[in-house]
Amino acid sequence: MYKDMDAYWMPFTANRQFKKSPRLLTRASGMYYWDDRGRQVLDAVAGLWCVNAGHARPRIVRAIQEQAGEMDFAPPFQMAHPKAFELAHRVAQIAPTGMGKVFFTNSGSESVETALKMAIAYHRARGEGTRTRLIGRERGYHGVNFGGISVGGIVANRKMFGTLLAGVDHIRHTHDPARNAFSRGQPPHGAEFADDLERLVALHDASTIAAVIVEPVAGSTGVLIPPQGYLQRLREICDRHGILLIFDEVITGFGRTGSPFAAQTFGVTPDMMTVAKGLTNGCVPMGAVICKDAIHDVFMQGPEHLIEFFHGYTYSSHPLACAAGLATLDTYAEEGLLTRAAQIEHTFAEAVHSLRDEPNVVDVRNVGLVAGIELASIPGAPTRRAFGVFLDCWEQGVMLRTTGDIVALSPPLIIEPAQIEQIVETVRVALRRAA
Ligand code: PXG
Ligand code: PLP
Repeated sequence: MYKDMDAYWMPFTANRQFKKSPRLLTRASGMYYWDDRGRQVLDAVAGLWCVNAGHARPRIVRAIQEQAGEMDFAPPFQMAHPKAFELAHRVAQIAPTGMGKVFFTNSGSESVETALKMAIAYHRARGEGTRTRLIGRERGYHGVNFGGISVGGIVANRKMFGTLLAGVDHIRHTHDPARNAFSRGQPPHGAEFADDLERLVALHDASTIAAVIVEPVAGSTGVLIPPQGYLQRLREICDRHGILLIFDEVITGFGRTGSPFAAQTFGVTPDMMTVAKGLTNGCVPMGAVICKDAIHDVFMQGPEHLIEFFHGYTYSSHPLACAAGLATLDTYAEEGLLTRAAQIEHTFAEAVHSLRDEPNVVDVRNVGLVAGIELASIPGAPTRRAFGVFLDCWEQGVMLRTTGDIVALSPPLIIEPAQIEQIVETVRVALRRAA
């Protein structure tokens, strides 16, 4: 079926190892993939944290097919098409109150770049052009473009790429297994990690800082859930110093934590949110920045015939993506999926925490329909234990995701209890075999 695997340089993949024993997906429906051997594989990660309504949902498939026939492309600069307005309106309706403006991109990475530029330009437009500094967090993942890796906190994603953006600093991460191991939901200890922002304000002065960007729940670096009171304290410090707070909700957006956005789950409203993935159920690439009306309104000054924000992508608000997005939001609404994680959270938590006494498990943590199972690393061979578990589960018919020595579960929001059990029992077998 694949004659030569040579030309395809795969992203974030051990290319040589993969091509020696490839894992090929050929079909998907609902909770399942099928591979090139015809095996059915249960999807425990919603593709790559994105297929929140499950695969090949008929309404979404139809919408994309119909849109492709009706209008393939429409230029987004000085032109528009109706579904772009409709989708922005629908997204704003489920966003926290006051976050009424939506800027479309094509990925999470592009959403991050867009939000960072918007933050710096916003301060300049309101006459505080000295606020250019951007603050990220250790262990943050904000995509792979230069702004995102600069504010990001993953050394492997940064060290090969030179000097990155100037004027960036980082607050410390919140992972504290010594105090918080095996917490359910928000861990009790660590609100004070937010005070690190005060330290950076003291060092750089607030007048130089434009924005702070954090993931409400860090996904890529192993499901790090915000300690109780942490996000509230970050919000307070930002308010005190006139710093914008950006939540990167690329993974947490669209129901993952039990509300449409993690901002609502945790009761903290940021100034901007970056989203992607679940916006179109992963079916067509699309991302967005959702911002407060007040931020947008600052740009709407000066002569009306001039462009207000010199930024945008050829494929911003692509018709196929908008059609997919609208059908996705319809599917979420019809099936109550944006709050389903809250209903099934208890069942999911019971199941994943039943792994706590299995070999080499050093932490289990969860919120909504996302969980991290942290394993003790094999001495001298970090990542190997978790990758072995990943391969074993794949052979057993469950696809999950690992990062470092952490197993991440983030199944489609349509998952049923029997499928939760299948995932957890498969992981259990793999953990025992790996011991
Ligand atoms: N921000 C966050 C918080 C993300 O999780 C991005 C930005 C970038 O989105 P794009 O669409 O440009 O990939 C992400 C993406 C993993 C994994 O291994 C996670 C992501 C992407 C790839 C792998 O957990 N998240
Ligand atoms: N590079 C060149 C030469 C271009 O002409 C464009 C867009 O017109 C881009 C890059 C940016 O592409 P996109 O708008 O798809 O991000």
